[in-house]
Amino acid sequence: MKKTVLTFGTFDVFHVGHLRILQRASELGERLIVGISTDHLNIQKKGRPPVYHQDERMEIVAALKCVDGVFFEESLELKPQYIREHQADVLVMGDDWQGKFDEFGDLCKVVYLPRTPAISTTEVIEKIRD
Ligand code: C2G
Repeated sequence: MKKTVLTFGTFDVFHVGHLRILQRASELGERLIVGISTDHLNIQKKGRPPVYHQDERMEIVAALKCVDGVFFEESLELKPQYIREHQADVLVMGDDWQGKFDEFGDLCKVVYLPRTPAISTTEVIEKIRD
């Protein structure tokens, strides 16, 4: 069985910080699966819909060389189910989520990778807006 890495994110207004975390996550195993937060989940989390529709965000992430599979993340509470369904060996998130998923340590290894500094979707949106 291939060592499977699982990660999650919105990946809205896709930028190099998103690319780098996916590339680094893929190096921790042989198969990288990515849960793309739905538009509905984003409205719950951030109070606004993403710039790009979930189908477009999924299409972009699915096209990356380092990504082997994608699915929609419908709810933050479904993490244990997603870990089991995809038979994940490692759960990877950026360190803005540090400690938040430690409770899943009994299902798989949990790793937080440092974020790429000085870039975020919010900053890109603000830069374009100005
Ligand atoms: N990221 C990064 N460097 C940046 C910006 C983002 O490494 N400069 C990482 C984040 O840490 C995260 C991933 O890219 O691991 C996706 O980031 P977002 O799209 O902002 O994801 P988020 O909305 O936080 O959704 O269940 C978890 C959530 O669905 C994560």
